Formats: sequence, structure tokens, C-alpha cells
Amino acid sequence: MRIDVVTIFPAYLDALELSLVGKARRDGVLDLRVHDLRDWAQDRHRTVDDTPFGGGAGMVMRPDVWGRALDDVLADEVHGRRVLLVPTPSGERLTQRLVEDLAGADHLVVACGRYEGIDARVAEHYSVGPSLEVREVSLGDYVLNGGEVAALVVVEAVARLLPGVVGNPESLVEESHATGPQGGLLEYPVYTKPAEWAGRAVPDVLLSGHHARVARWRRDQALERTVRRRADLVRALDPDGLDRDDRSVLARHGWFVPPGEPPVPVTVRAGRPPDSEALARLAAATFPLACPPHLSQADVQEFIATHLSPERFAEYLADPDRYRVQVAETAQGLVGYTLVVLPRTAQEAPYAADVAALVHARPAAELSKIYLLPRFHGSGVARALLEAARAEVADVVVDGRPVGVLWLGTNATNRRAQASYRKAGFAPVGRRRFQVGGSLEDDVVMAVDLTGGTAGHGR
Ligand code: 6GU
Repeated sequence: MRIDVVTIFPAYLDALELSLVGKARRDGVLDLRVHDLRDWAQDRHRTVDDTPFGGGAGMVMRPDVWGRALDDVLADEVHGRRVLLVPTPSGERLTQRLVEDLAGADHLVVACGRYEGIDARVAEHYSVGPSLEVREVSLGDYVLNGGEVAALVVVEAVARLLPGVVGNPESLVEESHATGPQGGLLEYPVYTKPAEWAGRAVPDVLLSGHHARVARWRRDQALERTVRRRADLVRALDPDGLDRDDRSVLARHGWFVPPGEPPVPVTVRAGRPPDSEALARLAAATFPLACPPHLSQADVQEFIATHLSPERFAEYLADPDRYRVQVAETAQGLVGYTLVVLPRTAQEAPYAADVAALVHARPAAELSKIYLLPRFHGSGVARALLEAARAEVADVVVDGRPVGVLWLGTNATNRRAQASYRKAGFAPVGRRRFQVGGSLEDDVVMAVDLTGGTAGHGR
């Protein structure tokens, strides 16, 4: 590959004689030439800039000087793809993807501006015609004094992708921003000897020799880092590249993956009185979806009007001794909620006799509602809501005894709901009749023991 850099500070690029880039040049993999722009100035002072038309602070680089320089550099016949790079803080972001693209070119010319930049006609002039691509690129959202640092960055980032420059091409695969298996994630932390330093031990798993566990740990770390440092990258993750464990790590950090969509941040928190309107709207949208098709619209609407009105939710939210509400919220609003009804006495009997047996006279709380917008079904939000609801009742004491059971009723025809409750540790324990408007429905009653034991639960 041929790279020409044009600058008023050629010495700035001396660093490119060092290390792997220097070796690539000596090996002939990279033909890098650095030019002094002032060689194309025409006055005694070798002037390259002038005052801006339209006024304003600073100086602008003259197009005629740049034109002569670039025409000369481009006059060398180089076959193949040629790209003129103009570093500027107002350019497109230089990303690993762009670097990979540039590494496929045959000739890069980097035009390093200084002062307030290069007369805009230069980029325009060289964009015309098929023989040269012009890319104005920025390193990031901060201001440098000129394009030289960007030229160093581009040359190093591109050169290390050229065949034979980096000794072990494997090391290109796992690093941050690669488009390989870790695609889109920051790199995991790395450790070497000594195994203990300054009182800090290397994580045990890395000394275990267990390859699968090491790989999983690294993946978890990469995900966690990315969540903490680069929400923008999390939002851009391809859901097809995320396995169950990835999703559970993301969920622990408040990111959920609706089927077919990239991760979305969802906050699970206690409901508050101002939520009552939004909860009623959410309930009205989700309750009908859990109803069997034989129920009439009128019965469903009657139930909603009676039990899921803003006024009812206001009552629930105002009475934490009796009701606990958890909500799942995105930037767009509420997407799910749970309502737990706490027992007034340890003896307060759930509907089914079988539940009473399970309860052994322990206080039992009812998970009266857990509803989620369909978009979030299968995203893990239901699980998070359920865990929040369980945590809510965990330290509730009734008649001097901790709540030991969480139970719920769900329509016998709603297999999807039963399957997901089962996954969350609930077991079917009986039946009940449940009134929806004028219709008496068959419900399956399911319960989970909160004192440990059977709750076959993920992490
Ligand atoms: Cl490419 N040039 C200058 N002058 N400042 C920058 C930059 C480039 N990228 C970020 N800041």
C-alpha cells in the first residue's frame, strides 16, 4: 500500500519510523511518504494560509497551494483504488469499519490541515470524477490543532491490518471494535504474571484452565464493560448474536432484548401515585391479550372499568400495606407491571385448597397481575418484574410471620403464561373460578415457595 501524508510539520510523522509501522515500511509492505506542504508555496515566506472570506477568527489554508501539492502527489501513477483523506473535527467519525475499508485501498493521501482548516473548494474539487474518493474524517468530538495526529492514527490503524504487519492475525479478531465473534463489544480485561500484585489477585477463573468457563467469563466482562462505558454500542448490538447467558448479563444491567430487536434499557421500580394513569392505560392494553377468545368484549371491558381504572390503580398505589406495584419503564413509558396483594392475616386463604396445604398457615401473597406489552414478551422483562415482586414481599411480615408463598391465578387457556410462570419457579397447585365481567372463568392456580426449596430459578 502507498500512503502519502502532506503536512506543514513533516517531523510530526517521524514516529511512523518506529515499531510495527516502521518495520512494515522497511519490509516494503507499506510505501509511506511524508511531504512538506510549504514546498508548494510560491512566495519567499512559503505562505500556505490567508484570512477567511466573510471574516472571523484564524486563518484558512489556501486552495492553490494545496492544489499544486495534491496534483503532484497524485501525478504518480498508482493503480487501483485511491482515497484522499482530509482530517477535520467536522468530518465523519473514523471507526474500525472505515479503517477496514481504507485498508482495502491501494493509495491513501492524507491532507493535514492546520489553523481553521483547508479552503472548502479543495475537497470539492478532488471529489469530482471517478478516480479519487474524498473522505473528511474526525477522530472524535474534541478539537486538535491540526490533522497530523489523525494522520498518525490512520496510518497506524490501517497499517496493522495489512497482511504480514501484525505477527499473530488472531489478535486482530478479539480486540475491541473488531467485527469478529466479540463484534460490537469492548474487549475484556486482560491479566498476566504475577498472579498476585499489590494485594490484588487475578480472577480465579483465568487460572482454572477451563476454556469454556474462561470464554464465558471474558464474554460477560466484555458485555459489562460495554454496558457501563458505551451504551451506544449496546443499542447497536445484533440480537441474533446474543445467547441466553448474554441476555441474562444484559438483564442484570437493565438491558432487555425484545425478540428481533437490539437491546433496550428498561428500569424496574416500585410504582408511585403519579403512575396511576399510565398503569391504567397499560392494563387496558394488556389485559385483553391474556383473555381467552370466548370472552366477550363487553365482559373484558367491564373488568377493565371495574378493576383496572386509574382510580383503582390510585388506590393500589396509595395502600402499600395491602398492595405492592412494580413497573417496568422505558424512555417511551411503562411497558409492564405487577400487582401483589398482601395478606391481612396469616390465615387469609387463597382460593384453592391445595394452596392452603402448601402454605402450612404461612402468610401467602397473591401475584394478582403481571402484564407486559407483547413487544417485550420473551425479553426477560417479565422475569425481572417477577423478581422485583418477590423482593417486595421478601421482608413483609404478617401476624409475626414472614410471607412464605407467592401464588397467582391465570386463565386455564393461557398456556404461554403458564409456561413462563413455570420457568420462573411456579408450580400448578390447583384451580379457581375467576369472574371477568359476567363470565366465570377457569383459572389455574400456581404458587412458588419463597423460603427457598423448589423455586427452580435462574440467576
Ligand atoms: Cl481529524 N482534526 C482536528 N484538527 N481536530 C480533531 C480531529 C481532527 N478529530 C478530532 N478532533
